[in-house]
Amino acid sequence: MDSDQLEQRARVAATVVREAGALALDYFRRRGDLRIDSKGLQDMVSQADRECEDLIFARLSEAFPADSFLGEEGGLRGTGSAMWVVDPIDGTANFVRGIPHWCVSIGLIEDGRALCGVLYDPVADELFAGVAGGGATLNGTPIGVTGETDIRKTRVGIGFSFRTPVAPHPGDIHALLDAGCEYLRLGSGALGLAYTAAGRLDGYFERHINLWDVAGGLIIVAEAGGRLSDFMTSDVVAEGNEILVATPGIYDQLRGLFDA
Ligand code: LIP
Repeated sequence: MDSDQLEQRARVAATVVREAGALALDYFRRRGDLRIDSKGLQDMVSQADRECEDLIFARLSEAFPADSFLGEEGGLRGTGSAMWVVDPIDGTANFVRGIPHWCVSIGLIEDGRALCGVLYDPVADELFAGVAGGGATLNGTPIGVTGETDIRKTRVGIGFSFRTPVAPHPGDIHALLDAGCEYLRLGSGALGLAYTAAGRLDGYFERHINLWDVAGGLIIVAEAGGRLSDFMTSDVVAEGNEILVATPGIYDQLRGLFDA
């Protein structure tokens, strides 16, 4: 697509992510009567996830009927080469427990490339955005990775889910601590990427994550000057993948720690 078509999609995505964020925030504030279902071990979906995804799908398919749509809850709809990839609430485990660390994530992927992305944390009223060749911003202000090169001064986000074996996870934490690196597990992969792009973290690692968790954040990290692992493999839509993002100065060191 040309730059005008991309700009238009980035603008619409920013409006839609705020609208979906407001709906999710309203549910967050009245969680008591929220319907929650299990999708597996420590993996939940709420009525709020479903309704936010339906709202986002309705808005984006109305604005761009030729585009396809992949949602965490509703799956793939349409066949267009430009694909919207949506996680209506990333950090659902936090959301249903009242922990104010979750966001709405919308990414645009075409031919295996992330073209634009928006992540909105309505509790903090923080909108992270990125467009290919257009930079990364937080609430409209440019952001960038830390530029740190000394791993003993870094703090790295790490994620875990029971989609993967347990044993490597304590090993990963051990390796980070052995290297003198601090770590955090906040429960939202999308915000882990956003915080890396904004220089709040020096990197983020998770052994398995789904495309919808990171589709919005990939271009934001890249446009903020971060290095990214080769996440977008040919089967990533169905299988997900491992994700490592970091400020360039420590990327290889982290890679070495997690490959050891
Ligand atoms: C979550 C991710 C998190 C991961 C969880 C889950 P959800 O996404 O943000 O990084 O560890 O297993 O995938 O399910 O809240 O959209």
